[in-house]
Amino acid sequence: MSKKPTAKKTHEDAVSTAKTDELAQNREDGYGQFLTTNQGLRINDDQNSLKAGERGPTLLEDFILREKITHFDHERIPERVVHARGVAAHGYFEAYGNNANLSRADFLQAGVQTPVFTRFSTVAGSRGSSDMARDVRGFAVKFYTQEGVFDLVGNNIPVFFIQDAIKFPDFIHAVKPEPHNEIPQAASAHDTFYDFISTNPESMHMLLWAMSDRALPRSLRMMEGFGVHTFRLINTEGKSRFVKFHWKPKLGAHAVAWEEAQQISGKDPDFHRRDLWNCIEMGAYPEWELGVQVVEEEDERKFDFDILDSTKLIPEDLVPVQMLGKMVLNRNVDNYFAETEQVAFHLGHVVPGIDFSNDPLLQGRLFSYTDTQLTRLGGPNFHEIPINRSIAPIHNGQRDGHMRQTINKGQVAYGPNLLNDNFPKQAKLSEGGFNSVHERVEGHKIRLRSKSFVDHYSQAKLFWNSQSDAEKMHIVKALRFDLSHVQKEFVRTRTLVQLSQIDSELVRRVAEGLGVAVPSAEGVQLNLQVGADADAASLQSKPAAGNIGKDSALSMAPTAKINQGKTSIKTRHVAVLATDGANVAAIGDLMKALMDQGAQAAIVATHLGTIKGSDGKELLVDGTFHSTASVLYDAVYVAGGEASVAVLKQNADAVRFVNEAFRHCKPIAASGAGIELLKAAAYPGAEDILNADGVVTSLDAQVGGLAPQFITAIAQHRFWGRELKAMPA
Ligand code: HDD
Repeated sequence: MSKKPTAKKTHEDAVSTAKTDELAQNREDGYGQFLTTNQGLRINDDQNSLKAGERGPTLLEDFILREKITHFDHERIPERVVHARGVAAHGYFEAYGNNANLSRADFLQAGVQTPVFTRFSTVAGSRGSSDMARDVRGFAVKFYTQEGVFDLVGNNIPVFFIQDAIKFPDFIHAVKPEPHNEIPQAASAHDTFYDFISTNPESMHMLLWAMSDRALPRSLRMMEGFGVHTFRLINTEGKSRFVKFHWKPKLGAHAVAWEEAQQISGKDPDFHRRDLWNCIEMGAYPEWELGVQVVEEEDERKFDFDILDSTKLIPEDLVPVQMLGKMVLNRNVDNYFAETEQVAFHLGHVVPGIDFSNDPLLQGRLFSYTDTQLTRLGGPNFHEIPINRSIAPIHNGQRDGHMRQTINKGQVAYGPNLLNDNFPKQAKLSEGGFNSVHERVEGHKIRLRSKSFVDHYSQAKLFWNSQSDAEKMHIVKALRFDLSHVQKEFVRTRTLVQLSQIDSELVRRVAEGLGVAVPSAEGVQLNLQVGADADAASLQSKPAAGNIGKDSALSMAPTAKINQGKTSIKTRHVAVLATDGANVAAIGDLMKALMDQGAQAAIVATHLGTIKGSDGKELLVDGTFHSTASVLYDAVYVAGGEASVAVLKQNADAVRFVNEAFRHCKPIAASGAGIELLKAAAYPGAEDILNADGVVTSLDAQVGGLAPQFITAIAQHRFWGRELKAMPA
């Protein structure tokens, strides 16, 4: 058989982990092979079914046709009930030193490298929806440790909408498309969502996060991750401590503008998955540090919120995050369905040294994740699917079920037994056995929310207070957008009443955009949705106090803590606008300067092929004003060259390209005649484009002095202050 032409060196060659090697036995590559049936029979004709005569009916005998069509008929499985749209990649986690004191988990010990598979997702949209929906992002990491699989199934937002898992189906039914007409797709801007939100004040904290820039990440590589619940870490001495898990992205945390997100959904619904895929293919591997906030058991009740309540976070200014190790994603999947779609996460996949808290949301999740796989993946053997297989050996008495792969030998499938010398045997703690934390628990069976869960507004206010002016404006605009799509006035009004409990400025600004006065909270019940016989009055949440202060970890403004010291422009996309007659030499210099810093530059012109420079030199064009758009780039450079700029100024798409980049607060550079295109792109009410923050120009057609300034501007990501001046909310 012939050999594959230039076998592409994949990252798989460079990156081998225990899991990658283990997956190899399931890989298939038909290159150079004969076409066969699923039974290995070589097929002679796959283009024509077996018929009775040239023009006659197809024969039932045609087992080749039947096998092919039958498999096709059954190749879809149910999408995830939530987090249906996702993308994943392989990589590794490497622990730093000094974690032994916190946890006995092997994968957290100094220098240990553990293969991981990480899936990012949106929550509400279906599998074919857009990456850029305003939504929470799932951040689920499967660690294939030597002691079994550990799954950290978190989000990019540290709190949740509800406190008790029993409300999850209600919440999801409210946020998903409405059941009568299945509208809207992947959006919170509709009546049922706000009907739920406004009658469940515990949702108000997360509502603000979901309306903030956190819900519009520029890249999955540029967002934080959170385990959300309080977990426990337990060390070899059996000492247990409460922890909150955090993922901190090496590239900082950045967002796009809401208008931009909506446009990206049309121009490239795969924006995030493409970005992740391409960066891994290029070798620009995304990295996060894993950290924990640690709370000693004796300090469990020292906060003015309950650490078992998932609608609350522990401010990092109170308890800083200590780093345990780093995760690098360095290999794309070979097959989306086999890996990304079939991966099954579960909070209950833990290893010795990690345990749960009594958070009622966490406790309910412990049931849901295995249960859902039974429908989604078709039975109880989903742990045998290659992507889910543990690299630690599996021995137990579980047998049979749909699609069982393991061939369990022997007569015995129970324990204790004498026939097999009592194997497989239970492992002592010293032999790596898992043992639930020895927590003393006693109480009455009771269906009631703890009073310690009742304050719903203080942390919402803390979040609001901690945002920069631009971020506050984004929240206000997002709420105006969403509530403008709500049809029922009383749902809007009730939501405003809820917002009024958080902050008077917030509600005033939102109400202003809706063209209504701030409604009075008088007479409106703001309490939890309590059980029928519960004492509602005792569960009434109070409006947030005035002096809650701020937490430095909650903002993701360019100057915020999460972005401090992150000056790299690696993997940023820069559009270079030019056409025939451009100053090609200057373009070359600028592109080199950007690429030396790890950014990517693409020439966008009026036509594909090449552009001819003023000096006769040619440059290959990457995209046209029709095929691409400014929303797909982080920054724009308008090249000099009289003839080129004269054409671009007359081209509405080129003008709009710069206009949008400016509106979306992106860094913009122009040299020589290129400055004229900037002037043409100014919009009514905007500040002087040439003197705006993040706009760098040089009258000189050469780019020598311009490049370093432009690079500094790109590192800042966005200049949101422009919006505050031009389009205040
Ligand atoms: Fe969940 C999927 C994260 C609450 C029930 N959840 C799912 C995924 C993530 C989260 C990232 C996608 C995993 C993947 O990529 O396959 N979920 C969270 C977080 C929560 C949360 C951070 C709150 C802190 N979830 C939650 C509750 C329940 C569920 C309270 C049910 C009681 N979640 C599910 C599920 C899913 C799921 C139905 C759908 C697909 C799956 O599990 O495998 O079981």
